[in-house]
Amino acid sequence: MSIEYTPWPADLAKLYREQGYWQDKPLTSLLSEQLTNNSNGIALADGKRSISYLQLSQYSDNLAANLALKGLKKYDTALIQLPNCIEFYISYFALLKLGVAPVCALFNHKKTELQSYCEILQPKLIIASSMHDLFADEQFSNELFNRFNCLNTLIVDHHKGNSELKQGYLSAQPFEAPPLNPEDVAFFQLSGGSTGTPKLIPRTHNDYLYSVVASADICQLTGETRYLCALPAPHNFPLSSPGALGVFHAGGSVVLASDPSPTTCFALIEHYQITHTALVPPALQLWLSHAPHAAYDLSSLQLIQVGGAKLSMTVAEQVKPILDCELQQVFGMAEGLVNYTRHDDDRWSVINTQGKPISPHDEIKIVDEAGNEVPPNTVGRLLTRGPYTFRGYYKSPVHNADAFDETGFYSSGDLVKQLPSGHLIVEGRDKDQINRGGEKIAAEEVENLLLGHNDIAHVAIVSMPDSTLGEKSCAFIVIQDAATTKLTALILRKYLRQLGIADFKVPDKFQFVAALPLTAVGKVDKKALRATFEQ
Ligand code: AMP
Ligand code: DBH
Repeated sequence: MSIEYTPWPADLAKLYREQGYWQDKPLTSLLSEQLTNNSNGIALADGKRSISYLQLSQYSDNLAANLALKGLKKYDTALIQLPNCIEFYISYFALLKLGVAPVCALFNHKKTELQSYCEILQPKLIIASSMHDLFADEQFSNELFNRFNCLNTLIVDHHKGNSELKQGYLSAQPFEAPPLNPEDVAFFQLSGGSTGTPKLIPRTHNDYLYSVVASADICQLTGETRYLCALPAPHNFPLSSPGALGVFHAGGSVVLASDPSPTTCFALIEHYQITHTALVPPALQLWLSHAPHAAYDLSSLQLIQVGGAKLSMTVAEQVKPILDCELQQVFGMAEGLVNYTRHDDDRWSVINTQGKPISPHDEIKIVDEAGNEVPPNTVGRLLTRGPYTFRGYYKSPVHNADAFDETGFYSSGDLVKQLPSGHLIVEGRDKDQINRGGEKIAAEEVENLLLGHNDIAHVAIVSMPDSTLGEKSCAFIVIQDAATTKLTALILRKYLRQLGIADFKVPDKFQFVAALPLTAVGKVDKKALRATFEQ
């Protein structure tokens, strides 16, 4: 049985094919197409090693064949959690070739996140790294293996040369590729979320390939492109906008950085003569402050893309003078819609807007509180549908009923305005989420965990302004029996860490209050809580 997802209606699917957006090719074709003329080109380098397109193709074939021998088959699912390393792409392509749909967790995800993904997907395979605390010994991987009746767990040991994963991709094995249906789910993308439990986004071969190929065109990638992947590799931005997949499509090279700090990245830029990269705003700010006295030559840089969170105009203005390269703003979402400022945009638009959609058939509606469309230059809620915007979270009918309108438009929770030129400006948010420098926190997810603490009666988590990250998170806590109980930020941080959630989700600040403010209808008034941070 194929993996379920909400399909596009037949009339739109027909239109997307007629327009040539959906090519009815598997996502893996962007790799196989490089084998004709570019098999010796360098596909990937990570500072120590590099591999050619031929190697990437053969290694992923070998791994796919070896996993098939273990019993993995088309329409199974898998969990991958790897740092930025060559093995991430080998594993990703191996699974796609097999027709196994992975979810690729971020490396900073911990027990809570990984367990949720496993519960949703019931994966047959776990690929992880011993560099991660949870996989330093076998306890957690065995737990998952037994609980989900997995067929295999492959833990990469980056220190020892020899791991089961490495054997799996190095030992040649004839691979009989199963036929792939481009309408099928290729893999699951992660949503930043705004609900109590994480949501997975099914992405099909057709829709994702289109977003990648069109993005590579917009960003003018070529065989000469050397792209530094400094953000977490599975994130939608460095994977597909145009990201590593876009670079593979163009036949360029992807260089992997372990993190986006100037210390790590500047040496790689000089060494590999990096031309393109993608950053979140706080990383860009660090680059801008370090570049003027950096000991490295950064002059190969042609384009820095910035997205994930709103870039301030004053920071945007510094890119050209300090780094002597172009800036591109990118406003995207793992659910689909991606906007770019364009090469030939005037400077004002590049500095002040978050770009315009990839596709002429990305439909944008901006509506007021009553759901009526607003005129240009007016702020409203963003709704969208199109050839690469999903139609439903995986197995989430209740949430989907809220997230989509009756005509299939997805409500992203962003407050935006559209200029007559089509460019969007992100003005704010209408979703229960904190955007901590590009890392998204679903308030309800962390609130639920805190409510599990016996001494907490009520909790509300909201954003507070931060000069570096844009936003940080603050938890307002009402103690159950304040007269006799002592709770501190330290105790609650420790509590959350013991449960095992990504560090960035642990509130930056805890504020103990007697009661939470309520709105007229009795809901927690988060606006009032956020207002306490305004001067
Ligand atoms: P996710 O759902 O985790 O993929 O996160 C997507 C969200 O990130 C969007 O809906 C926006 O709220 C936010 N976002 C992404 N890029 C930008 C940007 N350039 N400016 C402002 N917000 C952004
Ligand atoms: O924040 C995002 O999710 C994002 C930002 C830029 C994204 O998914 C993308 C580009 O594709």
